[in-house]
Amino acid sequence: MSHPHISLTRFLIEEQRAGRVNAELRLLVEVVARACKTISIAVGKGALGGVLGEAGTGNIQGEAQKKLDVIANDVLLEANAWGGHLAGLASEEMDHSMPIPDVYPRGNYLLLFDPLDGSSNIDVNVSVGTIFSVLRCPEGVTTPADEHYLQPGTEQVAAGYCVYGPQTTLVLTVGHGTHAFTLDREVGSFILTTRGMRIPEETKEFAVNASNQRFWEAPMQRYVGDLLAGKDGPRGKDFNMRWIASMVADVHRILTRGGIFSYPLDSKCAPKGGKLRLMYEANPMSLLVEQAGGAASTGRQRMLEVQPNGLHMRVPVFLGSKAEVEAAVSYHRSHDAGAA
Ligand code: P6P
Repeated sequence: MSHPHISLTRFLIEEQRAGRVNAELRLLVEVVARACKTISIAVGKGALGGVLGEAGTGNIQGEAQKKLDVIANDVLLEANAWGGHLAGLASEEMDHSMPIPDVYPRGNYLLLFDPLDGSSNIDVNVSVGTIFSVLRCPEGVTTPADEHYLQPGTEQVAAGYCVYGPQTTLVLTVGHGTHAFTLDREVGSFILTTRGMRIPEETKEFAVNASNQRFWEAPMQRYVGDLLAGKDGPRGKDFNMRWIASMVADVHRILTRGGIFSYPLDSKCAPKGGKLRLMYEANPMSLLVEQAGGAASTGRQRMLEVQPNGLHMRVPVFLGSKAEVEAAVSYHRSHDAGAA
């Protein structure tokens, strides 16, 4: 079906005309989208571009960086430095946040991103993506430091991801619905292909790394055990399982056809608070999911209400179809009540 070719630029101008974004935030989203196009080209070259494999460096997460992690991070830093829309930015790949250099004007927003999430999948040609979150720089702060980013997810003014898969698709919210834009590679424009994504409330599909099963907390063991019991078990229906190990790809599937994504606490990651990072993975994905009618939780608290205690804070994650997230939370709530 042909689309009436509403470009991202036109969509954002119409959002601005409707008073849902201002000129500075519109510019910010356009700049990030343009950077994602550059990253998409680099990812797409693969071995031909000499961009696969390790960079030979590590990040604060204790992870070995891929060459494309560093490339994607540099693309986003360069693209956002000079536009005057940001006061500062923070990245999974950088130990601390970075104020916009003094040589450039500073704006009112803070940008946080995971420049290339799921990068362990690059060398095997599985979809990866860029995740970003936008916060306001606190009033009166001209040189933002890490503590100025530590705002709950409800404070996000925009969030999105770009998935580099068979299509390059930007999924975006500015607080009024979640919308998908597919890259027209011939023209080089993102074209609106889904206005107002909606996640089905119920689902029969769950996403989890089941190899961690023996390390999970009791409520998670029981929750997944009941899913696997299928129609003969307490849930009364059979479930399917998917795990791409690329959050952007798993979440895109859930936004498109429903499901529940979970990366719960396990005895390996519990000492760090979880596996996935709150500020530039869980929070932006949770805003997109809630704006599409879904739910997002740590298993014990609404994700967007978590008060960050650090730029790279990790959390357990349950997000997707609202009724299924509520079911998963109920297992944790009844376990905790029993424990109490
Ligand atoms: P595991 C990728 O490294 C990532 O941060 C997410 O994109 C993904 O959902 C998760 O980790 C995969 O973790 O333990 O299954 O490799």
